[in-house]
Amino acid sequence: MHENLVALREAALSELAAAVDAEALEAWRIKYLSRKGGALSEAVKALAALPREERPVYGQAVNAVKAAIEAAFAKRQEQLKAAALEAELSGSAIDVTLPGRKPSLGRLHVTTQNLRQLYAIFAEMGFQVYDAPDVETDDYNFGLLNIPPYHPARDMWDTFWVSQSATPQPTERSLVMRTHTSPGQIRVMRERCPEPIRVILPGKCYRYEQITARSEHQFYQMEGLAVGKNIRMTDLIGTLQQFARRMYGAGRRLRVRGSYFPFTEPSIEADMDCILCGGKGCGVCKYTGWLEIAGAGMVHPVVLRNGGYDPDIYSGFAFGMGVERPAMLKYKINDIRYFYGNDLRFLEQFG
Ligand code: FA5
Repeated sequence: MHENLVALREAALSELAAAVDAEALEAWRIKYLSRKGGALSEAVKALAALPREERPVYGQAVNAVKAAIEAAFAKRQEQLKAAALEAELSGSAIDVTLPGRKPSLGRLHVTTQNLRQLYAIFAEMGFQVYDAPDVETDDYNFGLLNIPPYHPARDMWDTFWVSQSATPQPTERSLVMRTHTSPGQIRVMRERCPEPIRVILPGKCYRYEQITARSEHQFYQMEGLAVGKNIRMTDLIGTLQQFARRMYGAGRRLRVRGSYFPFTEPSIEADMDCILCGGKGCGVCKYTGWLEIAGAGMVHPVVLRNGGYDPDIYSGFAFGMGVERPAMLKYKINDIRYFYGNDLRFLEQFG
């Protein structure tokens, strides 16, 4: 091999071994491998000045040197890359002893928590959850529940009417935001008749009402309905008593008073002894010793018939209770508007 090629190869390889970082490696590449002015290119150019018969041998030798120093360059490049990575990893190791950032977890709304507690208690007594619509026809919300047009009982449930036309008329009164969960009674009866029924019907209700610390224009109710043969008032009272004890503590006492609802006959209001004073009388129970927990009664024969059940064969009980007002008692919340105010200071206190 030509002496100049041997010298070139040796110099290139020893300088390559001495290149310890990317910058030195790049300088080496330009010096030896660059097309313009690189030592190897210059050695190739020298070919032209040689006598014709020497050229093949020289050509082969130059190619061998080129392959050797290119391979050495690729190898050195890999070595330096690996060394740089190693240095970076060991220099910036993660400190696993640092405390992590606390993720901010959401939580269930206090109403949802209460509803779930109600579902669990009634599930133990064999009640399924039945979903009924928020927007009802006038018939389901009133008529089929034994509240015909112009009946004075409609005044108890003044509400919002829903228009289906682009130019709503005040007289248009066929669709309504339900004022109570009771219309679901008719829906479930018509769907299940003549099977026996044991369901709860939770959901939002809407009333055209002045908003105060105790009254919202939207609130939750939970209806209960049992229909079958030989269902009696004592079944209703036993169910409500069991509910009061599971929800508010063993030993809770229940009392019933006569009341009036167009869709139950007879109708009752169920009260339990005050959870704060135990019946002695305090500000929460207005010094009566009792707190109202539900309106209830035996399903009216007209309502049973509207649901498809023959009232001579079947009977049933129904009850309806609020969700926010009992929660207000339980957690001593003094204003119902907090439930819908989206104030985190309130919401974060639950759960
Ligand atoms: C009813 O709505 C009857 N449908 C209940 C019923 C069902 C009786 C089945 C018999 C058989 P009432 O209007 O009393 O009844 O409402 C029931 C509960 O809903 C109340 O006790 C109260 O807890 C809640 N409630 C009523 N109006 C509001 C309001 N504006 N804001 C918050 N809660 C309310």
